[in-house]
Amino acid sequence: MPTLSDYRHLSTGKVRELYEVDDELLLMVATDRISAYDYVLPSPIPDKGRVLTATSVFFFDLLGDVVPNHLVAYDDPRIPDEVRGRALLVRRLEMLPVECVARGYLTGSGLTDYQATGEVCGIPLPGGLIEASMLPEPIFTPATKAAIGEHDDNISFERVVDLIGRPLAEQIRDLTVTLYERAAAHALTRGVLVADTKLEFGLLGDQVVLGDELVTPDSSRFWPTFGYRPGQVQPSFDKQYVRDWLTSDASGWDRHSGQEPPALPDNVIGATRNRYIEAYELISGRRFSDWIG
Ligand code: Q0Q
Repeated sequence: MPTLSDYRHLSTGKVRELYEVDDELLLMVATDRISAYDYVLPSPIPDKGRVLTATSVFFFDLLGDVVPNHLVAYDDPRIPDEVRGRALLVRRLEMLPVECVARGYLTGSGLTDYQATGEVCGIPLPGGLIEASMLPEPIFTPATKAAIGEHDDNISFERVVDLIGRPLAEQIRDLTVTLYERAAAHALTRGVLVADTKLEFGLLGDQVVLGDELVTPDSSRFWPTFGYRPGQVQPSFDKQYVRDWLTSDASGWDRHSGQEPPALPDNVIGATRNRYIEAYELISGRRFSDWIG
């Protein structure tokens, strides 16, 4: 059984690590790190990496009929014991330089762009939309990856065409919207509203393959369906306890101060762990206690 140190470390994300297994295979590792307000918090959330990995595996299976994906294995002797259950063995792809975002609801940078221009990524929207408005239909709102610590930049579809050519741009646009619609429709029946999601595609030869994680609370906005009401910032299904504590007097932290956030109290850590598990069990219909690792 190999250990992680047998694999070349390729990349560190906010909450993930990427390793090289061989010429064709990578190991995508999810950590227990959590980010909020653009900071990686000093307090890990136990089992977060495993829950989010199990969530990706569920959606790769649910949506496997839409497009091929890069998942090779999640329980395999090439996956070191120390990361078993929170690591995916994936096919190495030639990643496309586009963050493929689909939005069914208007919030975040999409709302900001709409309020400034009436459009998102060059897509004109009807007047009168407000925070968390459901869109008439899901829209493709691509972005280019920003440097670590920066926000992705929303770009137009025509910019995507400039980057990768029209046929490929049209293909990943249509796949992004279809994958979002299928995932959101499923989750809605389980009490979780997926407001938007970010996907990444790559090429294996001339075949488009879905990469990255898939419809996790880190790549998507999960809102409780119960209590959904446009006109206010919706509570995050998974991160609301963290956000509420960090912005309360109890934390002693000012998110605009430029200071690193403080450690989370055990009760907030425990409640947040429970919310990640609850979201997974609701959406997948599986018990997290049955997941590996
Ligand atoms: C690839 N990433 C993400 C990342 C830091 C993950 C490159 N199948 C692939 C994948 C995937 N997924 C990648 N490259 C080639 N083939 C994924 C953004 C970054 C840690 C984990 N970067």
